[in-house]
Amino acid sequence: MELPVLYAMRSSLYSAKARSYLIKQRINYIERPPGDPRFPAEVVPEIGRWIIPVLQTADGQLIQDTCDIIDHFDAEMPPERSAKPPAGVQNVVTRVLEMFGSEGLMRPALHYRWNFDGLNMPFVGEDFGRGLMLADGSSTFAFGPEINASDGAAARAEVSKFAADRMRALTLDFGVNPETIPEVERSYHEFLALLSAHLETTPYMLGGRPTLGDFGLIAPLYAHLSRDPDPSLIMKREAWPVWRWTERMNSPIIDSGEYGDVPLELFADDAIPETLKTLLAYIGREFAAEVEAHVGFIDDWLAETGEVEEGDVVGGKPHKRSLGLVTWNWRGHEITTNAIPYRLLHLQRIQAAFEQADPAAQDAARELLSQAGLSGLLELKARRRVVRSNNRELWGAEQQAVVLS
Ligand SMILES: N[C@@H](CCC(=O)N[C@@H](CS)C(=O)NCC(=O)O)C(=O)O
Repeated sequence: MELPVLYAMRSSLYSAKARSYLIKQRINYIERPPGDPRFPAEVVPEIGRWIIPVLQTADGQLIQDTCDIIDHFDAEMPPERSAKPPAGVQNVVTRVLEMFGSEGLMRPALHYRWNFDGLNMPFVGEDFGRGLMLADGSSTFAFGPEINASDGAAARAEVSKFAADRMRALTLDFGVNPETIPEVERSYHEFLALLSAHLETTPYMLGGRPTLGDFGLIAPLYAHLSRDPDPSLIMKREAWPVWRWTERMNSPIIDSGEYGDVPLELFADDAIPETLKTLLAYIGREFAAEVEAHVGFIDDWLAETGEVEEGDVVGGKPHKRSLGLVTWNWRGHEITTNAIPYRLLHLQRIQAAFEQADPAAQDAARELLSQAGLSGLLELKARRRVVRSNNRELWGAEQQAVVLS
């Protein structure tokens, strides 16, 4: 039988989320870099943009987007192996962690990759070169400059530099600049300490096996923060349990021996331990205002544009992810970043999980998130939904907006 293929790069943030899911669920698959000629030939034309990861199923269907890749496989998992807890508080919390991991740690990820060239670049440059081209330099890089280098290493270096220059520019788009850098670092050290304290007591975020929150968090915490040379030293020195979890998240066994015989179950009684409550409060301080500002900006944009219809591609073109620049107050600093409608999909996932819960669990989830300063995640809505169809983000149906005035 054909195996599924994951087009992914070791150095890519979102690739780590899909890869970790496949590994932890022991799904046999082939991983190919986008430098493989089949990526530009078979994948990019159908997806309509250069983006990774992309999963090609055994019967040839293409799935982009880590949430959709996980949903595709998880639909077939028995409940005791699913990444989705049963309806209830944990099912809401794991999606909050998934959203924060996928979208809320871009500042430290980009800062610690792109602002420490001396230690990082020899390694990251090789990673980029070998992911974007086959090792002998023979494949064509279809979406960048014409490469005229004399040998494989020189060709890889050229491609790598082109891609690195594009990614480096993202640091500013995500709010990392000389004024914010000290706070980015303070905030990351605080996060590492809190996550480490939680993982001191449990091998995965919600107990004995990984759930969506683990897969969201591994996105920034693998390629950038545990693998790039400079931040990997920080994590190893300051947060051994976190570093060890990044290893565990890439191991096909449960790999939690140092905790004793932990059952492969989630915390009993839908409980959320104190160490995770403390981490959620950090997420509230770090991320709630960012989400509020995003939803408000996107809602205003929809109101002002007035011409958007259901089914239109978000941003006008599939590769245009941002609607413009949004400014808000982050830990006492004014910060300006891209406003990304994709994030509404995560909010919708959190809100759908909340709606599935019974009234008692809804009360408990509301109380928990409100204590963490995160109750907005259960309520905020722009005047249109975002949906995905044919691997693109589209504007969905109109709805009553809920924004912070
Ligand atoms: N929401 C998407 C995000 C995927 C994404 O942004 N991938 C990055 C690499 S980690 C990418 O391909 N960027 C292409 C580019 O910026 O040109 C997912 O979860 O799969």
